[in-house]
Amino acid sequence: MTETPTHDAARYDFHAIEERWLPVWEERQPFRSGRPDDDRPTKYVLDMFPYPSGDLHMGHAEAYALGDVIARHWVQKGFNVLHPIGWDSFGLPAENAAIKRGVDPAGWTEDNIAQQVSSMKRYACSFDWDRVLMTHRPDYYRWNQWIFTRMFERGLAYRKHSNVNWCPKDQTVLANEQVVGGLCERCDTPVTKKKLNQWYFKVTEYADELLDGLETLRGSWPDKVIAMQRNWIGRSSGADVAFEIEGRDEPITIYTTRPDTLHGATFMVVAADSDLAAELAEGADEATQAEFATYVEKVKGENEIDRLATDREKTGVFLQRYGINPVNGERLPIWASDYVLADYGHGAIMAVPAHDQRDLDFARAMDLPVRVVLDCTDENGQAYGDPAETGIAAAGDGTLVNSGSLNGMAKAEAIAAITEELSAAGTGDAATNYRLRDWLISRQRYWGTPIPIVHCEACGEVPVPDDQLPVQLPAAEGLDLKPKGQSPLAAATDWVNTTCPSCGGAALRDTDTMDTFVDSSWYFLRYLDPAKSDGPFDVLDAKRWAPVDQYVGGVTHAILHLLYSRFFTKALRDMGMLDFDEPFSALLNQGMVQMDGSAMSKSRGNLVRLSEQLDEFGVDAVRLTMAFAGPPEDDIDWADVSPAGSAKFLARAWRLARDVESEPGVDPSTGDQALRAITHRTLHDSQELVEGFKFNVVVARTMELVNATRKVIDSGAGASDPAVREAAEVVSILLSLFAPYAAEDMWAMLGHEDVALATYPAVDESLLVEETVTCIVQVKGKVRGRLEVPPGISEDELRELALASDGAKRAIGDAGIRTVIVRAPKLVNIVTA
Ligand code: ANZ
Ligand code: ZN
Repeated sequence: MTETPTHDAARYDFHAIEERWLPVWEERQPFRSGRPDDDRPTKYVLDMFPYPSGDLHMGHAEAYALGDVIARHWVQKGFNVLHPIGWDSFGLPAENAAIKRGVDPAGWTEDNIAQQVSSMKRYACSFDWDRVLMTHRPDYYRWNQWIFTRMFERGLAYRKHSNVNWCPKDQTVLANEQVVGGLCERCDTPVTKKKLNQWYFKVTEYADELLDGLETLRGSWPDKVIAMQRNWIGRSSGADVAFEIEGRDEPITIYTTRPDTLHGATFMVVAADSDLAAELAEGADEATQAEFATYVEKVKGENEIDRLATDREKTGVFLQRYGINPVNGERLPIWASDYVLADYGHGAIMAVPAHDQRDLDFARAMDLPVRVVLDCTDENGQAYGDPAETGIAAAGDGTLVNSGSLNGMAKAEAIAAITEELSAAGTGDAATNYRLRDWLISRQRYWGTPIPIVHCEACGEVPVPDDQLPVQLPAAEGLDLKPKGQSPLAAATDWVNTTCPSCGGAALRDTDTMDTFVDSSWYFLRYLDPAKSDGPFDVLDAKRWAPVDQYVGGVTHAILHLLYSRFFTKALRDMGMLDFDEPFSALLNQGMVQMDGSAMSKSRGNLVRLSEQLDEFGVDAVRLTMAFAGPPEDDIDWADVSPAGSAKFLARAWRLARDVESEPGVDPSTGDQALRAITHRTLHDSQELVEGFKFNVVVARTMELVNATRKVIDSGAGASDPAVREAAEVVSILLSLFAPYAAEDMWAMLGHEDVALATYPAVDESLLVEETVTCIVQVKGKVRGRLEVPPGISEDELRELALASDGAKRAIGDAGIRTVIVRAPKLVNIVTA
């Protein structure tokens, strides 16, 4: 152990303090969490790992400051905290940088990681530096391949030929999740469709569980994230109904959520880009066939979101074919259109224009009939007009009309009745559908995990045996990494040509790489033993540490990353490797750091550089500012906060420790009782406040404690009062969550070592008796009453109490109230009209 450095106690100098403690922590590594003799209870606190695209920025600084408050808190509560860090180091940015500058993606990546490591250490993140992982290293991606192979064996990884999302700029396929508003998530290029043979993970196998599992997270995950996942999975229930088609042997099955409206169907629509549409079009006249062919070409360039939009002009081609409505034998014309998707339900619908907006828009555009079959009212109880006239579909609830045996029934009743009827007649059945699709994981890019499959003419798709993993990426040197629609790996012929692990014959390696979301789907398990060489993780380690108790990261990952991690967890559980269902027991989404009301960017010219902030105000002040700015979920505008103010406060706190005159271990019970009450109240409340993520309030309360302590030093028994020492020690322990350098320096001045490992002192309950303060109630500036209220009372509560007080009521009389000014807890001023 290194000796505690001596210091210049005269004034607060954050540069000197940082220089003093950084090497000490580097040597002592206080946050090593795997010591075998450690019998403290465990806690797993995880920050989303960064992409090494450059040095740390303000967004990282916020995320890691907040995650660190939580991790350090649990250490101070006496837990053995696992708080690891690693790098999500495969992916397009490294590859694009490599293409642009002609450098090796591996070298570029490693350099950036080294830079980030040094910045994180300076930033005093409480990471366990013995557990670092990097996903681009073969000792990590080997296990991606291993897990892929296990998935393959279970039918959870498979290859299929299908229409996929294609980014024309990046020249690679994208998962549905990577298409945002019809654009490529990475480069904002409109995404098109392309027919390709691709690898998938069968996420849909777990669709129900992924949906139902969300309920177990309610209260521990943000509601917004739960709602986003729920919508993404998009479970809906209704019925499959078979429609006979004139001149076709097989009926067409459609999916509908509204079988009750079957009598209102006036036409049918098939997805223009489906095989079904192509087949039906073959029976049409030549002009129609030509029109259809042109239309399909156009549709192929369109994205899903636009296609489903209600406010869009409806287009389509009449295929000159007819279907028969199974409930009334009516002939329904069949159209091809883009507003029906090929890969949802059955790619075909019955159109009920009176009750479905898109169908109505289509009917009005193509002059097709509209028939009301539900007498219904909207959510305000208003009756709808005639949809054909108003253009507004009657989508509400109501009573069935024009529907034969269903007449007079309510919607829900009719759905049940007709479903039963259809199923008795053999023309339909209840059905469930999901918006969720299987996860397309193959990418035609270089910088990723090679898919561990060998294609053999005799044996087909053969997984590379475990003892031959990892399949290492061939060196980038000599390969053209530019996107060109085919994986750059295909050009590494020495690498591609191999022998079949099964028959020994000549065979070819799969040249695609995995989506990098595969890497991040299980990394939290690899931290448990990042050097493990005989498996991805140890089952017993997972029992001990996982699931993650607290996950901290950006809401940008609300869908993709969290959904995939949840899928991996369930799949690994079913492989017998995990004994829990959900990877992240609790989730905190921090907001973003902005500048002058908008996201920071170089092009906007409002970029705030973290390194400059750290140089100017110090690490502690920046960290404290992040925590003090407001609730962690809210965005921070750097123009509205004051790192200089934070630095001033830290100096003030630091001087308390400098001024303490009593000895360590002195009995505080003889000290100033009022100060002790504040100290213990702060100590008590802060722990609950941290656990409720009210970090800003903890900072505010610590500021109050600092002020109260200063007052006692400047008066009364002064700096030798043992209550002053007690308060200063509590201040440094609380501050170590936010400002570890200042806290460590204070702790040393107070005669101790390693503030981060100092557990919270026991709260003296007898000092917690609730004090009250007197609140003055004024009406139009005149004192009309006094209230005894708890000091922590909220503004809203206090406003209500004041308005309800007798004195105020009397003074207000019949006059209206113009404004109520509340200065909790001491003053309420009511201004009457
Ligand atoms: C008739 C009907 C009447 C419908 C009505 C709705 C309201 P969700 O909830 O998203 O599952 N649909 C079915 N397959 C489709 C496809 N491949 N592309 C586009 N739309 C499709 O939506 C199911 C409803 O969306 C289905 O119920 C169908 O229209 C349409 F008053 O059938 B409905
Ligand atoms: Zn073979």
